[in-house]
Amino acid sequence: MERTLAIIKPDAVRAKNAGKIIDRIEAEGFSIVGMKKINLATKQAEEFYAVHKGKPFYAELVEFMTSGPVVIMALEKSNAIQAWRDLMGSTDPVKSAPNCLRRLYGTSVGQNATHGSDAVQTAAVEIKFFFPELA
Ligand code: IDP
Ligand code: MG
Repeated sequence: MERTLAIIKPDAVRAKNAGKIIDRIEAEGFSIVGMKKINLATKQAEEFYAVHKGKPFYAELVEFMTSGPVVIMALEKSNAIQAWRDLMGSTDPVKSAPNCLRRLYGTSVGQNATHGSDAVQTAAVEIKFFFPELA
C-alpha cells in the first residue's frame, strides 16, 4: 500500500464538482485516509508550491490556490502516486485522456481541478504538510 496527497482545487470546488471527484476516487479503489476542506493561507500555498518559485506562473498559482476552499485528501492504494496521477491526467486538461479528472473538470493548464504528488518523497512531505497526524 502507498499513500499520495490529492487536492481538489478551488475551481472544481467552486463548480460543485468535489462530490463527483470524491465519488470517482472511491470507485477507482482508493481509500481516503484523511480529508479536510480548508482555505489555504497565502503563506501555506507559497510553501506548498515552493518548488515552483521563480517560474512565470508561480504568483498566478498561489493566487488561484488561495481563491477559495480546497478539499485536501490523503489517498491510499497500491501504487497510489502513479494511479492518482493517471486518474487526474496531464497538467494541461486538453492533453488528458477523455475520462481523466482534469479533462472532465479542468478548464486551463493553471485551473486544472486537482493536484497530486509526483514521487514517493514528495508524497511523504506533502502528506506531512497537511496531515502531520498521519506521518
Ligand atoms: P502537476 O500539477 O501536473 O504536477 P506542475 O508542473 O507540478 O504540474 O505544476 C503545478 C501546478 O502549477 C499545475 O497543476 C498548474 O495548476 C500550475 N501550472 C503549471 N504550469 C502552468 C502554466 O504554464 N501556466 C499556469 N499554471 C501552470
Ligand atoms: Mg507537480
